[in-house]
Amino acid sequence: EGPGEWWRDAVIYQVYPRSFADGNGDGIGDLPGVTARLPHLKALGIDAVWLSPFYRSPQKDAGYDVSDYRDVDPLFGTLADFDEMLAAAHEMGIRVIVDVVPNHTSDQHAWFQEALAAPEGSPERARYLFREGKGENGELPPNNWQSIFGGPAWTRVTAGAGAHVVTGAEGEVPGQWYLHMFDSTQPDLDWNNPEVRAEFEDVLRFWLDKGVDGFRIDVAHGMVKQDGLPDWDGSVSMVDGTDAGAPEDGSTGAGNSGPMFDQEGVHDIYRAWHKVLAEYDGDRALVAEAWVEPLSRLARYVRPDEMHQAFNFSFLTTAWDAAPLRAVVAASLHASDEVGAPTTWVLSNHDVVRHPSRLGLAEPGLRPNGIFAHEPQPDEELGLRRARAASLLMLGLPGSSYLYQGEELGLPEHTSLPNDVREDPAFFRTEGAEAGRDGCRVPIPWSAEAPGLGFGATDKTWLPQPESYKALAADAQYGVAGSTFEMYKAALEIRKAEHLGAGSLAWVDAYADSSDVIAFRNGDVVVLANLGSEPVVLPHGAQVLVESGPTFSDRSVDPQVRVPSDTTVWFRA
Ligand code: TEU
Ligand code: CA
Repeated sequence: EGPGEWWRDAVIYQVYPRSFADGNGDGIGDLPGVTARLPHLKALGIDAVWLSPFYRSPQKDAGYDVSDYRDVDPLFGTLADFDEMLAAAHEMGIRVIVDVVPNHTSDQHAWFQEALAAPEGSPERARYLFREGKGENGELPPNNWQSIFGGPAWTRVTAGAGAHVVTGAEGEVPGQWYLHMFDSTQPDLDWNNPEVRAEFEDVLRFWLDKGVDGFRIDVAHGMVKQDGLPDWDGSVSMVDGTDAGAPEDGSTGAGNSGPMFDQEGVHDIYRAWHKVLAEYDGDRALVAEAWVEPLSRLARYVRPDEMHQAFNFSFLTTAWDAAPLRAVVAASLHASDEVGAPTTWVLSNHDVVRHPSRLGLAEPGLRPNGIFAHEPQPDEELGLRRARAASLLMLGLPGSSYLYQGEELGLPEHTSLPNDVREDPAFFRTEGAEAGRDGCRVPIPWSAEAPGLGFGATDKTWLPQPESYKALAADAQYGVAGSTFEMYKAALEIRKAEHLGAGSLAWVDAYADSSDVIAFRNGDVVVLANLGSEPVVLPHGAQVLVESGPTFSDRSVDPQVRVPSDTTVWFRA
């Protein structure tokens, strides 16, 4: 485990390009926008950025429907803009990870267009999962799988070469069905096909040659399906997942154990990719987006010859409660110790409700994937206080941490978007039963006084920003003591100086079984989170390094520092 393995303790910041910064004023974020805002990230002190997809795409799932893996969508700029952004980031010492979406392509990808043009049984169709239907005339889908976005996972096309999706028009002769675990515009590839494997290795090389530092692998647990595609009665959906609560083993509760998830065969793919990356210098890394439980099962994605990291989504489904949070931390560290890869913490991303809103709900436990079925109104003040405490807790832990753009500003979810501006296919496929993920994808407020809160040069923003974003704009927080931005910045600086990411955790005995307080030592730093309702008194002489909210001392009683409810502090004892 050489010192060069930068990803082991890295803080990696997710840029969602469409909503980060708009360079040309069309209301949609782009790569020149990212380049222009790199100084913000430099000031924050992160080690790397991960960019969500900016490839050519019809944008039916915000770019997770790729039609050309080797080009930039004109919406986001050009390949030259990418090169410029990469060079500028590297110049600042910031590494860059890009997204790869290998489970499915867009239906506009040349391969899928060729598959429709070619007849049943052709090599062109064999890159995807085309099957005959069941029932007398094949009128029933090949199996009972449901799309993760809701609705059936199969769509029928017309018979023969030159097929198109069945519309029910007169004279149409229906033919095969194709599988799509997500939207019908996202056909699943057949990963048993060597051509598919070769193509993606080549895509990796394309970006490695450009100099990227790694890849985030989308739906990494889903690419290989069980032979025969058997029926499955469990849930796969974001919509009707079971309540996770706080499983004893620290598992995510995401429940992805069906024949379309976590099949043994996926690991061969990652062994091959590991070798591709190893051909390049500079310590390139793979991170798995795999909703797999329990954590021991997730750990198999980061065995020494596979991926380097796998998102640990445990915090997303754990209630704001000391005992279950402590259990999740212990289970996570245990699972990663066993396999020799540090764990990779996550509190927010572009698929889940932002944590200031999650933690401001009366029942903060979260369903898998964190999507609201309805739109409850969180208590934003309470939520932000808890979110800051949660972030400071996470950043004090050993391992790597991923941040989602805007969490360093304390941005809440937009919980009252009008339906006519929504774009998430999960909203449409559930006919609105599910609000979808647009609420966590709202354009970043950069300047409190500028039109569009400084998202771009105009007042255009592809989604409206809520009222509360004005006070949270970046320029309203820079240099302001106690602001969320300054808290993150201070924490990242201390984390680096004290090597917390590479450290190890020892629980503080006095609180080992506390139902209110989580406390551990990491090197010379003690991290203490008070989740109870009464203030916690720190030991004599404790020197507070950073706090998620104001601590105080009541000198009329004694001079010791008191940590109020829903507050985390780092201190030296
Ligand atoms: O999300 C993956 C995803 O939604 C599944 O892993 C799902 O969460 C789980 O299996 C169900 O419990 C990724 C992207 O992050 C998301 O934005 C895309 O919409 C999706 O893949 C399709 O590419
Ligand atoms: Ca733009």
